Order: sequence, then C-alpha cells, then structure tokens
Amino acid sequence: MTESEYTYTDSFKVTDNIKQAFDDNGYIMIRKMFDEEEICQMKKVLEDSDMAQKYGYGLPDGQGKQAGLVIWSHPGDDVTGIVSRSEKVVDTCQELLGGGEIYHYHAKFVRKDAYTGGSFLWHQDYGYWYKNGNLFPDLLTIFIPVDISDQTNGCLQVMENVYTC
Ligand SMILES: O=C(O)CCC(=O)C(=O)O
Repeated sequence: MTESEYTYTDSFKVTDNIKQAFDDNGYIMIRKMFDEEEICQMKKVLEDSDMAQKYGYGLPDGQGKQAGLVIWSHPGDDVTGIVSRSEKVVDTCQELLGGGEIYHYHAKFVRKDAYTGGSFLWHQDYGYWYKNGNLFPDLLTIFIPVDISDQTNGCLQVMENVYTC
C-alpha cells in the first residue's frame, strides 16, 4: 500500500505522490491541517450553539442506539462555513479530485455521545451520493475530529481501496 499519511505545513500542496496515494488507497490522512486554535473554534461553535437542538436528529445504528447528526448544504459565515470555504480545504479537495472546479455538497456534524451514543454504521459514501444524483464518484469527504478520536471512543475507520480498475 502506498504511504497515505502526511503532516500539514504552511507550504503544503497536493503533490503527484499525494494524489497517487489518494487514488490508490481511496483516502489520505493529513495531520495538523487545523491548528489547536482552529479546532477549538470549531468545537465551540458545534458545542455552544443550539444547532444540535434545533436541527439535529438521531441516526439509528441498528443496535438500539443512535448517532447524533446535523447536516447542512450551504456553508454559512460561521466557523464551520469558513472551514469549508478555506483555501486549504478547497485547494486540497480540488487537487485531489483532479484540478477542476469543485462545489460543496454537504457538511455534517456527527455526535457520538459517551456510553449512550450509537455508532455510525459501516458504509461506502458513494452509495448514497449516487442515490442523490451524483452519477460519478467525483466527491470526497473531509473528516475533522474535534475531540480525541481513537478506538476507545468511536473514531472513523477507513478501508483502503480494494479496486484495481
Ligand atoms: O463519523 C463517522 O463515524 C462516520 C461518518 C460518515 O461516514 C459519514 O458521514 O458518511
């Protein structure tokens, strides 16, 4: 498997090697893409706003529990919208998807409450993107953990791309 882990610096650019890793493995991990201050700002908006109460819903995990979800289509002017529209996110996504113009499909805030929260069921995103009218898998997801995210508390597990064609 091609190396797929990188660390963000101010001069970070998607090189041919990074693009190749994304194409080969189906993902890349960019550590420290957001600094502590940026993560704290995101966390504050997500935790201190009433968005979860107003717009949130539970996604059943098939085991009697639910993950908490808020989904929106249009990036606003708050920190979450600025993150989606930031150069480092847009330029990175654009290069990984081949350099053409990109658009924001949706953003979501996923909450897995300690002890009571459910898991997010194992899936391939393209399954529902296709059902929503995206006929080609020319999309990608950026996952930004705002809490420590490891195997003890429901981190995201990614599978390498198994297709060779
Ligand atoms: O947060 C997770 O565990 C997974 C989220 C995810 O896969 C999705 O939003 O499509």
